[in-house]
Amino acid sequence: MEKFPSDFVWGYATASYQIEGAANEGGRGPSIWDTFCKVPGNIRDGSNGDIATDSYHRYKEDVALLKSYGVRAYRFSLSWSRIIPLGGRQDPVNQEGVAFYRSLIEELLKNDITPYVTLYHWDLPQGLHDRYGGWLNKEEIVQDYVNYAKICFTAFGDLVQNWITHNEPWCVSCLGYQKGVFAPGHKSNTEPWIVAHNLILAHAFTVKLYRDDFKAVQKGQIGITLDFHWPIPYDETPENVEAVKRATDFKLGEFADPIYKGYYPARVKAVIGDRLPEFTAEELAVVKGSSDFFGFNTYTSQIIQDGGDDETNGYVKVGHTRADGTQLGTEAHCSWLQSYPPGFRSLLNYLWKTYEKPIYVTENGFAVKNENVLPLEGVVLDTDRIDYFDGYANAMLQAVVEDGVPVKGYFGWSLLDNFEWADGYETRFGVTYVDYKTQKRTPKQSSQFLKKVCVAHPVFVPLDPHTFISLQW
Ligand code: PNW
Repeated sequence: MEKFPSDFVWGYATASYQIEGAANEGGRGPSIWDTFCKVPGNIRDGSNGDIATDSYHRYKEDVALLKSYGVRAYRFSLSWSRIIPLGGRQDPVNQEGVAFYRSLIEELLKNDITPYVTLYHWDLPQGLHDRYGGWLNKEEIVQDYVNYAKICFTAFGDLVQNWITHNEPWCVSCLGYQKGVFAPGHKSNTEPWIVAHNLILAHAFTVKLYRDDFKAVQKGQIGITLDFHWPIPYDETPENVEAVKRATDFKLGEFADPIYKGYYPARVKAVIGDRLPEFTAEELAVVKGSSDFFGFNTYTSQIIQDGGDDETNGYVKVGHTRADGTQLGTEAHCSWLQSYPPGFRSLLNYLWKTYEKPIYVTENGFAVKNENVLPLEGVVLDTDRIDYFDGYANAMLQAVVEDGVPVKGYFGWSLLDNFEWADGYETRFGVTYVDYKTQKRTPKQSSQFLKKVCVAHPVFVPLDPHTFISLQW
């Protein structure tokens, strides 16, 4: 009979561009996602975040939902271009944007919900991209990012004690600058490595600023959120075992190794050569150790095979089909996601052993297949999502209680159905159903399931890593 520790943090996560809407209100400037969405073909259903879930206007309703779901934490992101519409350190601060986020934070605190604030969840001010190439320009972007962070620490730091610099820098650099499927839609084999490098520097100098000038008074913690899915070798051949190590270094080590250990992974250096920028000794001193915790998002596990031409994944082929033809788990609405709880337990163990930092799971969730139907009589029975959360919560419990991994918190993705980037509104990750015509919110059954997990502290009875006992809810 095992339980999560009583101080374990349960919450939900969202991101500004995916929920706020009000794209042309409140003094907000455009971001690279506004621009990217305008190009036909970039977003599957041709949509954008202009309205999204209208949370700019409905934030009180959203906070009430959080409260009703029994969570005590909320991870959301600030829109840089709502705070500094043109983005740069010489540009004016938009007091209306600052006031909006202060109201949201105050509403959370009034309801006993602790804010976890992400500074950057992909919506770079378009002005900075136009002016000097945005993330490609080290000299400018690092200073502008640090300045933006300083404004946020100053404006909100009396109320916020948990800061996350970037969300998923691999997605920013590789999906945005190599595959071109995310903003700004570049396809290059040099840019992703420059962008990754500059993201790391912007993160590190921001953490330095917080530690030097704010931490003593505000007493908060600050770190970064990476993304990683547990890689499983297709078979035990040396090529496929090595492929797993390469995939790990390219996707995780590229960011985690400099930040937690102080160097780029040798396997990445060997392949990328002089396309991978180098840190100066002075920069490295700031980069190494620049995260108070290990924040990460994870959704699935992957079967890895050597080969293919996908450089940013380390020349591996990624799938969910085992050598014997079976599937890892239940398939989601998006092809990259299948549920596989045992991989989550393995991953938590790996991260703790490798990086030795307390862990926050800053996103985890599931998009049920063809959930795009209006709820019948107000009931959304999202069984696959319930099974997913059941399995993943159990796997996490095993990691915490049986393996001793210090997982401090868990944020379900997501509070609401929302704008799922290149998938538009077709893919729904929320525990709350949103009718995009009326903006009516309907709690799905999964929200009630997770409520039991985090409020009632039910007792789980873990068996072996492949067997999970379902909670009765
Ligand atoms: C994360 N993939 O993105 C993001 O942090 C969220 O904003 C997003 O809504 C959520 O996961 C669900 O997708 C990902 O293609 C985007 O492997 C793409 C992938 C993974 C995560």
